Order: sequence, then structure tokens, then C-alpha cells
Amino acid sequence: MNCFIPAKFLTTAVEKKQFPETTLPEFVMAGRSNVGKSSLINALTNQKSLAYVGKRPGKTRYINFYLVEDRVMLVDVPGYGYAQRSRFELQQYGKMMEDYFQLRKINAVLLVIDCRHGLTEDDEDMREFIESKNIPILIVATKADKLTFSKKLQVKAELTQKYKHPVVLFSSLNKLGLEEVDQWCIDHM
Ligand SMILES: Nc1nc2c(ncn2[C@@H]2O[C@H](COP(=O)(O)OP(=O)(O)OP(=O)(O)O)[C@@H](O)[C@H]2O)c(=O)[nH]1
Ligand SMILES: [Mg+2]
Repeated sequence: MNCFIPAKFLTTAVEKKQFPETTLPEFVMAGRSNVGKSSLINALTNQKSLAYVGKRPGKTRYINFYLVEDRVMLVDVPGYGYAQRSRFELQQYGKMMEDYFQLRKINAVLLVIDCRHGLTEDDEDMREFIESKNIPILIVATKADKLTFSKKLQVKAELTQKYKHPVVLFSSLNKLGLEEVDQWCIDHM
């Protein structure tokens, strides 16, 4: 069962007037730049290059909306913590994200983190921000293909103990955790 198939690109927004006029539930990927948010979207939709994946950080610059069968939306937002942005871009980014979280019907946030690093300071800020809006969070600890089996267990145990949110160890390379993420999203439709 995969709740994000079939998906297609709907639109890109830089500011709120470009947000699509839909009221469908939205699932958002949030996380640091280069952590693997766009790759997660491609895995969830079973498409190779629906969302743009880049070797270097800062690839997703605007908010991209992907529509699944007129019933749900997957939303890819730019990663935070990317230093190579101008002051203007950072201001624009902040405003765009604030508007996004204020105006949209967000069912849940998939907080994507690098399984090797845990939650960074930026991730903690984002987590607190999402919690303050009472939006359910799934912590997706990605790039799990880079960990040994025992290390994966350890990371999962540590994160689960530290946070009240569920945690999935994920890899967009070998699709570890894909069904678990999908099922959690189904449960939060
Ligand atoms: N080994 C491994 N590499 C991954 C995984 N997911 C993503 N990557 C790689 O990490 C890099 C960044 O992936 P993206 O999906 O573009 O990351 P992003 O979070 O969308 O990045 P921004 O758009 O810059 O915020 C790419 O080189 C991916 O191939 C994974 O599960 N395992
Ligand atoms: Mg991206």
C-alpha cells in the first residue's frame, strides 16, 4: 500500500500568492539542506526524479507542491542551515515558511534528519516550531544505509527515548523504512 501514488508535480511557490488554491491535506518534508527531503518524496511517490535531488546543498529553493490524485498533497520545502544564501534570500525564505505554516492545512510534518547526526540546533528549532502549532511529527532518520545494523538499532533507541515523536530509520537508496513512513502517513490522513 502506498498512499502517495500516483503523484504529479502541481506548482512551485516563492510567496503566498502562489500557493495553490487547494484545501487538501498536506504532508510536508522539513529538514536541513541536503539531508534527503527530495529523495524521500521520490521514494514515497515511487518516481526517480519527481523532486529535484542535488549533489550539493541548497537545491530546493522554493516550495514545491505535488498532488496525489486530488486527495492529498506532498510538499517539498527548501532545507534550512544552508550558509550560501544571501540576506535577501534568507528573509524571503523565513517569510515564505511562516506564511506556509500559517495558511495551509498541514496534516503532518516529516522531520527529516541525518541518522548519523541526530537533531541539530536548527532541527530542534524546527521541532519546537511545529510542536507549537500542534502538528503531528514523524522523525525520519535518513541515510540509514550508512549505518551498520547494530548502529541503526542504537540510533533508533536513542531518538525514541529522547523525543515523544515516532522515529523511522529510512534510506532512499535501499528503501528501508518506506512502508513504515507510508503507514504512518495513512494513519494521519
Ligand atoms: N546514502 C544516501 N544518500 C542519500 C539518501 N537520501 C538522499 N541522499 C543523497 O543526499 C543528497 C541530497 O539529497 P536531496 O534529496 O536532494 O536532499 P534535500 O534535503 O532535498 O536537499 P535541499 O533541497 O538542498 O534542501 C543527494 O546526493 C542524495 O543522493 C539516502 O537515504 N542515503
Ligand atoms: Mg530538496
